Amino acid sequence: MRQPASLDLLIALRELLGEAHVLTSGDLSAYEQDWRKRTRGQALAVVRPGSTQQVADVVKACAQANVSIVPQGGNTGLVVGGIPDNTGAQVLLSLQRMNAIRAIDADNLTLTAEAGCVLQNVQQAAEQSGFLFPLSLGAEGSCTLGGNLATNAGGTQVVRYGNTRELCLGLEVVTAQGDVMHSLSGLRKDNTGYDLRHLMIGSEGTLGIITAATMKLYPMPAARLTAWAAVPSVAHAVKLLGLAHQHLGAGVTGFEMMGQFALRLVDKHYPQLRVPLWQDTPYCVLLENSDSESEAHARQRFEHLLELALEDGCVSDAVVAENLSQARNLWHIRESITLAQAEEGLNIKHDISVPISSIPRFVEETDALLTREISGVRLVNFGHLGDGNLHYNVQAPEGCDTQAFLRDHEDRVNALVYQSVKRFKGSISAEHGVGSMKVDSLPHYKDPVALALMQRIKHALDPQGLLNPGRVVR
Ligand code: FAD
Ligand code: 2HG
Ligand code: ZN
Repeated sequence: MRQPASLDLLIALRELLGEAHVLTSGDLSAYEQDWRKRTRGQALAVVRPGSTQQVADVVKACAQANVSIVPQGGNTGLVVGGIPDNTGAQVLLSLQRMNAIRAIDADNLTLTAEAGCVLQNVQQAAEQSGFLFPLSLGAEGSCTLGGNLATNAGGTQVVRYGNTRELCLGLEVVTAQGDVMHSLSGLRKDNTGYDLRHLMIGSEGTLGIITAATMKLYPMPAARLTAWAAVPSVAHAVKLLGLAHQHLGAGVTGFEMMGQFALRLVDKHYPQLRVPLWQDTPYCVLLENSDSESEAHARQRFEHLLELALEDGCVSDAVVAENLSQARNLWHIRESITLAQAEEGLNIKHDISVPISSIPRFVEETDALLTREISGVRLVNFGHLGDGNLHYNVQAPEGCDTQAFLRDHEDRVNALVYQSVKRFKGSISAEHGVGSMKVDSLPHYKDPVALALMQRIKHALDPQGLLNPGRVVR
């Protein structure tokens, strides 16, 4: 039964947005269930404002009714941060209708877009104007710019261009009071006090609702080449990264590592992708070299690097994509690991980072701990080695009931992995965020003073606790 106060709120929301954009019935699973289908919540209503003013009006109405709000973009988040809880009392605020590219300023090298713009559409708008918007991730066909900012998403080009944070020059944000902060300046220099933009980025909808952003653009490289290399060990992959930095400099725009079992899953579930070189090597590396001169120049430098790496022994075999379609296929293999893992069954994800120099020992020691703990456990280890970020995922032993596996092992596996991360001075969330999945682990792994400051900031900006409560900090 809905409480009378919620009924008043629903009437107010319908007046503000129109019947069609306040959803309370029908199949709402696209909004209420997380991407991995591990959690399902229930919203009081799903609201779909079409403008910044409407977002502000919705926030004001919810604040008056003391009803909390969960902002949502493409709902591709992996830490259960963008769906409602199961009380049926929260408003799910979808930004999807706010999807306009507002402006491209070629001389300033900036693009301003609304938060609900799908990342791929932002990339395409940049490309149509002759520029590169470098943020790139497997979910780019459905995740949104607002979600990318709210999670400070990483992806596969961070090694050269940085996280979403590094790409953002300005934000428009609706505060917890329903005021609008207009800071879409596009300035590269502005030291007029606290940088609230950086407070909002990565705050996962707990401090404000991002409605638009001004992002950096880059010149389109003259050539982008992709190579796939077999490496004898993680330590050799790290050595190859060092060689790539040394010989390609800023040309290194992608450096991904994939363990054999991760590739075995892609081969099993998507055989049409024809994964190269995976059978005889424990790890493969996907490298991308971008060049501002020409394809011939890029190829010559890339082949020189790979020859050195073969001589040195840090690469045992390698292929360089001959054309765009081969390069796309290699990237498609890499981006398909998450889907192949999902096909294989429920699993435990760890999105961790440690200093790049510690990665070989982290993997060796943590692999040993887990294989000792759970007989037959299957480790799906892959990720953004160039950023020190691994998706160190854990799949149930073959034939095991996955629900039972999660019930019996998830907490212990998380503790083992996170303690290992702590020993190596790493982070338990490198790029996916905290959401509700890691909110209770955070106090064990985050500096206590930093966490207390985060709680005070949350309280100062959102004293009613209306914005995405229970996520990031309690
Ligand atoms: P949602 O899932 O809708 O929301 C995520 C969080 O942001 C929630 O806490 C939500 O409340 C908040 N939020 C959303 N929009 C706003 C807004 N406008 N204002 C305030 N808060 C908001 N992530 C990476 O970092 N790197 C990867 O390589 C990567 N690859 C992925 C591959 C696959 C196949 C999948 C499914 C996910 C991947 N992700 C990756 C995770 C996910 O795509 C990112 O976290 C993405 O940034 C989420 O965007 P979204 O629009 O889907 O956000
Ligand atoms: C990736 O890098 C994503 O592909 C998803 O961050 C990672 O599935 C995962 O664990
Ligand atoms: Zn990732």
